[in-house]
Amino acid sequence: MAAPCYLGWDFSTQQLKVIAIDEQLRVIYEDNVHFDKDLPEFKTQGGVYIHSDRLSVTSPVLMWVKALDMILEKMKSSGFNFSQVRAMSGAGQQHGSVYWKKGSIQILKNASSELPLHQSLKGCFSVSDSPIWMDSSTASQCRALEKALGGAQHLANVTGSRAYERFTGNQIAKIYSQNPEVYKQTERISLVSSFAASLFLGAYAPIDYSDGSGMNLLQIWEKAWSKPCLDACAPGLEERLGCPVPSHSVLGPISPYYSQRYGFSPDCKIVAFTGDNPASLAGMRLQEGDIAISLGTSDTLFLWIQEPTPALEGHILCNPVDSQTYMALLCFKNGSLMRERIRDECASGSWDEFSKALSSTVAGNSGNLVPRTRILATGGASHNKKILQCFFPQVLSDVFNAPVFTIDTANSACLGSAYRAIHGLVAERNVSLADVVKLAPEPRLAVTPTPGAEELYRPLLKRYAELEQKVIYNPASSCLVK
Ligand code: XUL
Repeated sequence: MAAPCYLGWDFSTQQLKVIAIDEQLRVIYEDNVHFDKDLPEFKTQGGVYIHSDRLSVTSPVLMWVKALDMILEKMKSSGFNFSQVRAMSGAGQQHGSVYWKKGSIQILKNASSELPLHQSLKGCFSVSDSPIWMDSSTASQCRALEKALGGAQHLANVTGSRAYERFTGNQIAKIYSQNPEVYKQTERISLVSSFAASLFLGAYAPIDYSDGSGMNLLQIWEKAWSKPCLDACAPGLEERLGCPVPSHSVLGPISPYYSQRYGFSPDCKIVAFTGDNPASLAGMRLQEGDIAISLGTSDTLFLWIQEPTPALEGHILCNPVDSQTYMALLCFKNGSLMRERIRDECASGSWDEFSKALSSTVAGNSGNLVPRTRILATGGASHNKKILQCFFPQVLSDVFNAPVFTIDTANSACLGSAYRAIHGLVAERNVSLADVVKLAPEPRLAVTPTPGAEELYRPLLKRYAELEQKVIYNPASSCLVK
């Protein structure tokens, strides 16, 4: 009998990735499908369509299904032994939503193993272009939701965040208000994560608590939908969302489609999929007191937190690996775009030049601060590995006055999903994720703070915060401040 293995998927903005790990947590297989390059027929840029208003951003849902067909075929032709997979889980870009047309559940359940899945599912979506996290077209829906809930802070107290344009409740409210007929034809609304799990389950997969916290709809303390939020967004929403579940839940066995077409064992378990940032928290094996910073299409900073106090900035999500605790998240939607612009304007478009310029600059940058000139509404291309490997850790270490450890973060959501697949099988027996992953390689100490950095950066941090406020509320303000 083949040695057991576990799969982790990541349905991210620009690509679909998969990792297989064995029982010793060693990566034994990795693959990806790049949407722009491998599926050019969809004509996406960076995996998305930016619409003419520059605010609406969507991705074609069938592209994600076709990417899954393609990656499974790639695995098959490389001789991957599907029968050894005991369990899988996955991650999806957060906040994005998928709209299943009435009757689709039957098609999903009975898809013929003779056909690639995208052929069977092509008529299943009432909205063919799914709104995603880069969308910022729902300002009026956000205002309405905050008003209905008695203000931004009150909404944050209930759901973990004030109203954000990319958050799913506001996206659903927009679809309902602009096209009530389409909404009426929709029997189920999934997040990208629960949509992906549904493809494997052959049934509608529930939304997990952690990714569900990115919707402005879930009461993060009670872990149940908030009726006032649902009512403020669209009628009949609760039945379209299904019941949320703990992130470690085993949802059921894989659909017979995959056993017949690829040779998966019918016993292979599907563990609830979650958001990419929650999955990265698992992949980076975050513990209380750690701060993780991930440079992806968006830059995010997150931490494990016991007793959060929701604020008007940032987000509190249910913790994906421990349902008693929480995770705090900050997301900079324009992170890589901004870095690339500075690279292009100041370093002839070369990361090496950028790196040289940065390392020749004294810590503290002689008191100069460069705030964003404006908040850009779209994300950039995929992040540059060099930033993480070469100079970024030192800057972080100096600014935060803390040692910085690195792991190969490029695939942390995928790896975290594979860890979560193993965890899902034992979580009911009160085994923690930390126990499950203790064999995994330790993060590597990259750098410690430069002596004197704290004295330099402490006053600058305060000024930075003040400048950021100024720039957020006055986008036209100047860009170099001394
Ligand atoms: C988090 C967010 C992004 C996406 C990117 O709130 O919007 O990090 O999850 O995939």
